[in-house]
Amino acid sequence: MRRYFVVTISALVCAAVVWATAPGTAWGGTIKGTVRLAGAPVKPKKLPVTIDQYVCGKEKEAEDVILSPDNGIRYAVVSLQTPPAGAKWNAPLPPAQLDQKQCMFVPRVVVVPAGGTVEFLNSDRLLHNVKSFSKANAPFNKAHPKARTIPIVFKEPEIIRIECDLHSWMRTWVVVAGHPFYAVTNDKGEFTLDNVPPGKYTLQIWQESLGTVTREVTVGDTSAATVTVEMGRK
Ligand SMILES: [Cu+2]
Repeated sequence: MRRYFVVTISALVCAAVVWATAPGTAWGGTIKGTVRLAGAPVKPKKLPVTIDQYVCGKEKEAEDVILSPDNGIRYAVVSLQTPPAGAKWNAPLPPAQLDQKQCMFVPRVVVVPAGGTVEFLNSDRLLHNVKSFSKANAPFNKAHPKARTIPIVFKEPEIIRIECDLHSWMRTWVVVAGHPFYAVTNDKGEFTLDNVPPGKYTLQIWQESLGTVTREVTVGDTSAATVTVEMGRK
């Protein structure tokens, strides 16, 4: 029986979310890679803070593209376009958490399985608001007082932008995954998809400002398939 589990590493330490099969299955393949920005590095943009400066500060990083010194892209979402047959989660997964700290959503991207829950937190001592721009899932728009946890269930696979109406610079993304083979790149732009059955796959790489690119990859029985994916500004 195929079994899956989830490993979620805190985005503050390493923004990697990897779903994989449990050890002991026959699926031993691995896809490792790096997602990079093509061309010259871009300077991070700052956004002005216009209200609530006593908590929020005077300006914020835009975070629309977060790069390492050598152009690795953080928070790119890498997935198998078509998962292997039978890929599913066997056990319910713990809720993902999405906090609001000093008037920024943390992390910038969170992945949750279809049917899973995101707990929206508010660590700030002021009122926020969470507004979804979902289509396949029911949209919501909720006031979010400090210290309250708002759990939201996401049923349908979709990439959803979330904003705060009160603070125009606040933005985050909920990626609702239809299968377990998803990873989010870390601060160097690196990702790993573990326990992939041997075969040919199309990797799909999405980033909020750079769009979606695909890459063909072949997974063998033993060695890891390694890919470097470049994304460019449209
Ligand atoms: Cu806010």
